Amino acid sequence: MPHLDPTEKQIVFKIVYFGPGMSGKTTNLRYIHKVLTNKYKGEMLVLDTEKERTLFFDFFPVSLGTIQGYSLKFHLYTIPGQIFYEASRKILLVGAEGVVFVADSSADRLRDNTEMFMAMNENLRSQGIDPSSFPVVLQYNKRDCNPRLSIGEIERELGLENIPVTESIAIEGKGVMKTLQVISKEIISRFQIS
Ligand SMILES: Nc1nc2c(ncn2[C@@H]2O[C@H](COP(=O)(O)OP(=O)(O)OP(=O)(O)O)[C@@H](O)[C@H]2O)c(=O)[nH]1
Ligand SMILES: [Mg+2]
Repeated sequence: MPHLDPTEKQIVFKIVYFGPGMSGKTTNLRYIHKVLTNKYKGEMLVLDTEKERTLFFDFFPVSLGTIQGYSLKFHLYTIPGQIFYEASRKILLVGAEGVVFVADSSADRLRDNTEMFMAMNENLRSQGIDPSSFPVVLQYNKRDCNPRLSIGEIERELGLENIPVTESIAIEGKGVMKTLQVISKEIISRFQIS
């Protein structure tokens, strides 16, 4: 459930960018942060390791319209994709309303993508969430790579049906805002103030 703040008249939705190491999660967030006007964005917090890869999370709120007098706010987070940050990944999924699963389209990363997707589902289940009814958008990033996975390969491997899919080249900003739009719609369409 999103966090409702009646004093501020705000509804806060948490969206997590999940996926294997180096798939382009941070690149997505950096691009979104860059193109949003100052009016709509908060500060981006990044914590890098000595190896210059994301250690913890980046987040910023984006205000977008209203629902019944409540303004909507999105908090966007990335998880660290490296294997050894399993604990951080689990914590970061807590309270999430939706996930953008950033897959790496490089042909040799099918297994990394599917393993991380299964780990995500396991994390959701351990929180009592049914992954099949949880909003997830599958973003095939790095569409500029060759050879690359065909659209549909990941879903087929995982037996997923009806998952919204987008294509992107995050380093060029292509498909990044579209993906954010799709996950936003998925989340908001499931939400009503009772
Ligand atoms: N060719 C190509 N490279 C990309 C694309 N998106 C991101 N990259 C590159 O992939 C590398 C990893 O990108 P990040 O955004 O740091 O990946 P990440 O998923 O945040 O990685 P971790 O935080 O380590 O899990 C960087 O060198 C990016 O420039 C893309 O669409 N195409
Ligand atoms: Mg990162």
